[in-house]
Amino acid sequence: MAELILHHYPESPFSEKVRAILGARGLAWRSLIVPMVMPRPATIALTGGYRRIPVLQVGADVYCDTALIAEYLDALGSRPTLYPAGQLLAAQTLARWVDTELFWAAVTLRFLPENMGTFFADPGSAQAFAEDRANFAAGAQVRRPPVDEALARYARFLAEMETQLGDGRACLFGAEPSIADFAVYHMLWFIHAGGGMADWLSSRPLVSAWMERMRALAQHPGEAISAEDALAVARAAEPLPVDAASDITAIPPGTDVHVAPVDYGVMPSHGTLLRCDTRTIVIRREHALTGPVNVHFPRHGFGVVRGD
Ligand SMILES: N[C@@H](CCC(=O)N[C@@H](CS)C(=O)NCC(=O)O)C(=O)O
Repeated sequence: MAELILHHYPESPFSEKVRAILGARGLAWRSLIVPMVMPRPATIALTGGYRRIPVLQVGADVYCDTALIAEYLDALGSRPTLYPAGQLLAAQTLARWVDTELFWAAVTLRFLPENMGTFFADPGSAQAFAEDRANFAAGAQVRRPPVDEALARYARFLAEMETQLGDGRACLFGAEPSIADFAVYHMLWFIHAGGGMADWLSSRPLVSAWMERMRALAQHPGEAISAEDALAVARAAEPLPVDAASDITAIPPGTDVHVAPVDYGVMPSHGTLLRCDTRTIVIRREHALTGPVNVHFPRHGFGVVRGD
């Protein structure tokens, strides 16, 4: 198998979810640090337009969105599955809620002046970030809650989590971490990275201890790779074969399509549809910098439309 190349940046919470899963599963990985703001020419050449971070590149296959990246990594490495059959609905539903509803509360909390810490190195980077995220927000269909609502949502969540851990379990749904643990971990990591809300954790001993166990799993740095080398890896590889199929009658395999998130960061990727089923959407695209690549998206949370 080709090396795992994560396109990410240190401050990105969704990247922290994947870094933690890579660590927990003992997987070697290569780290391609992208800037916190656009442009990201190598990553965009690979995805064809999708700009959210992180992205996992494996040879000439590119996996977008941590929901799909986590499924991909679940098949690799050493620990039990992240998707235990007996808790599947609970774990997946919690992970999806955390990645959306709790995430937007977390954004409100992380950018409170007293919780910002050193997120921005200087006023210039704050300005560049604001301009970039204004572009990123174009066409978004999400609601970022005001502070009082975000605080209440988070307080209630932590109280319920403290209760759930009260029977001595190590992880949210048993002895081993599931996808829900990694989703909750990266959200708490993000909220508490600035240090301004430390007492929210210290007053919840079971959540604090769980957080330390999860943080320990995440300490597994990747080996740096440059954007040029990552592109060379794509050019030297062949995309993996895909069984052509589509569950949308009007959009059969071979159709020119756009694929985009349905909620925010809706910049589409353009390519030829290879597969669309209840789990994934896969397109084939080509760029002078990458050669032919297959770009994979989860079906949940993404839309596919004809490109012509
Ligand atoms: N559902 C997506 C969310 C990804 C996401 O929102 N990523 C943030 C960074 S943590 C992002 O892309 N922000 C804009 C940017 O970095 O350009 C996933 O699970 O990967």
